[in-house]
Amino acid sequence: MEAARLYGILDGGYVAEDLMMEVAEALLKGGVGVLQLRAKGCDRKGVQRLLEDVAPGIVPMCREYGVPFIVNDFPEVAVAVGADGVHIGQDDGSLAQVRSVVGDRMIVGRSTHSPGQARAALDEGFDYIGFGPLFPTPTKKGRPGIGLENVAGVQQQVGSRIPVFCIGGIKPDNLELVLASGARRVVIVSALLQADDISASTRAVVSRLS
Ligand code: TZP
Ligand code: MG
Repeated sequence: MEAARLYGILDGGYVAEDLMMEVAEALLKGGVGVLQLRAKGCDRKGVQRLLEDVAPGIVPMCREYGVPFIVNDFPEVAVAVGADGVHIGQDDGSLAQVRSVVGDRMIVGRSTHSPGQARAALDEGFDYIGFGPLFPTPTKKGRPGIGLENVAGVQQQVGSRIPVFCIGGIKPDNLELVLASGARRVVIVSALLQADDISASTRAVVSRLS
């Protein structure tokens, strides 16, 4: 996690199931330092099935590239597929609850939406956080953008201890602005998944981050 500047997400909302492997390979080739598998839907069982079906193909690819593989939302699935980590939101319970499922060695990350939540996640013992959404984004509907004003403070206070990945509406167009506000690491979902050439776009972002 420490080495990662760009966190990629293979998101079932943007990528058809039969293209998942191809897109994962493109993100890895482009140089993402972490790869998460995420599926959203109204039906929890359907989401879990997608994760269970797709993850076993992605795990060996991530190993080959030496990139941690993270499962969104489902600790049980993360264990079952041999993922390196699991990512949970504010409403997904405590770190202790997740640890009781995944054990001590798995990476566990938390979404945070304010400086208070970011510090709380650090104090609780999470391995990394997402901080955002900085800008409103169709990938996370109904959540307001929190802006750039707290990025530097959170990066300083929390980012000196665990990786802080800024997220939400980040694109090649606003990346300089996000970095200038104090961010060191970012998650980019739609701008990479919808790029004409996913590998090339990923590579361009990675080179601007390093
Ligand atoms: N959590 C906060 S914003 C977000 C998530 C999962 C989505 C970010 O996606 P995009 O497409 O890079 O704005
Ligand atoms: Mg969640």
